[in-house]
Amino acid sequence: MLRFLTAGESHGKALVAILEGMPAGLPIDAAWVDRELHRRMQGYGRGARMKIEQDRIEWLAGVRAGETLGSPIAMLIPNRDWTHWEDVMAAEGTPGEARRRRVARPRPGHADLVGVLKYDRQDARDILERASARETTARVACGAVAKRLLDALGIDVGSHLVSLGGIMAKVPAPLPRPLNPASDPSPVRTLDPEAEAAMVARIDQAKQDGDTLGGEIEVVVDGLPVGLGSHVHWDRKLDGRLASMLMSIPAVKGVEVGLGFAAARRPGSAVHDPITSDPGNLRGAGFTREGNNAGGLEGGMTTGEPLVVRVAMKPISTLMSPLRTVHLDTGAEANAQSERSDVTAVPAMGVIAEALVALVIAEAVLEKFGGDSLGEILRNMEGYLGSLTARRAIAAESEPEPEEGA
Ligand code: EPS
Repeated sequence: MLRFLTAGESHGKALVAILEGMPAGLPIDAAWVDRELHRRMQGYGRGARMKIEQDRIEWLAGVRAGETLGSPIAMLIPNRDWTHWEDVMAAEGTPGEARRRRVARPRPGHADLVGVLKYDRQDARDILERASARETTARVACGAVAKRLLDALGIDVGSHLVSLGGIMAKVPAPLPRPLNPASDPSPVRTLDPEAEAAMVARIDQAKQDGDTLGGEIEVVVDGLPVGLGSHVHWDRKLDGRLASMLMSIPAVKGVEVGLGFAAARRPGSAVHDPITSDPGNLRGAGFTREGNNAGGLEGGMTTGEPLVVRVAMKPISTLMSPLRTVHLDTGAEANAQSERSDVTAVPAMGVIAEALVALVIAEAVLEKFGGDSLGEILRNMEGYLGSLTARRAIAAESEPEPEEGA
């Protein structure tokens, strides 16, 4: 329903993003998308590449006079680094010709080795250029448009970093709302200043050691109406759709919803969130939960509580103190290729995860309130929330019916 495609190699000429399925009449400008691209480029521990790039989109299609048309939205993001890589990456030439910067010593943990075997390539650059997380720029551009739609419906998507290099941040309760104005100013996007200092020091140490670091982020979505997603079929459950999308981010190895893995180690009485009446909670249909261990999802549907998803990223596989590998041509022992790279990109991963969560939620919104224009979606959503409020008002006036076993 809401689909997106990306194309582009890390050191190619440009990245291209196409987003299909957005309604007409959504006000948007390039600055809105560019702001998200800029956020993705931040974070302590990134390499020199982020000083070269100044990611900005050029609209190619789908937007006219500051509004979406309902047609596919196409965006171009030029790579500034292309000027240094033109001869390496040029489309013109002879198949198999020797080029500068061939990669023949595959990095453990990267797509290098399996990629050259599977795609019958002699140069791992043919693989790594696309496996690179540079591609996530295009996803963030699509996610920014999805975020704009959610923003128009009063839904906010934010994130913060909860661990880096094994250092855990203390998470304040309640979380600041909106979240991003509080997390973005931190160089690692954490809400715990003490942990922040320790994380920055850990990154400096890892850089000195030629090592890399992973970590975890948390995405929180506020303002969701109850009932997005569905319990009726596996591929309509929001938990599964979110996990699938988030696990597709390069280097991501785990996704948790709400309490996540910890829920498996507790009895039910210490996991499930008791339901209470809360007539003021309109998007929750007049109900709320004591706590949010469910992370805002029950039965694959939004409960009206904030959606809370955690994402774990392994350390980047390009190490400046390289691991052992073998040479592709001879099979002889070698040190893996070390190229310019990042010590960590966990803070940026939070921004990428926000974009992908926004795309999943926007699709669920379109399924529930489907319309061809923003106005139609707004009317449909208002009608739905109005009917839930009316249902609650009627229920409040009627005597409870005797229930078996109640
Ligand atoms: C990456 C290596 C580095 C990162 C890059 C991902 O790039 P380069 O090899 O040009 O120094 O900076 O990330 C991005 C370019 C980006 O936009 O996020 C890799 O090998 O995956």
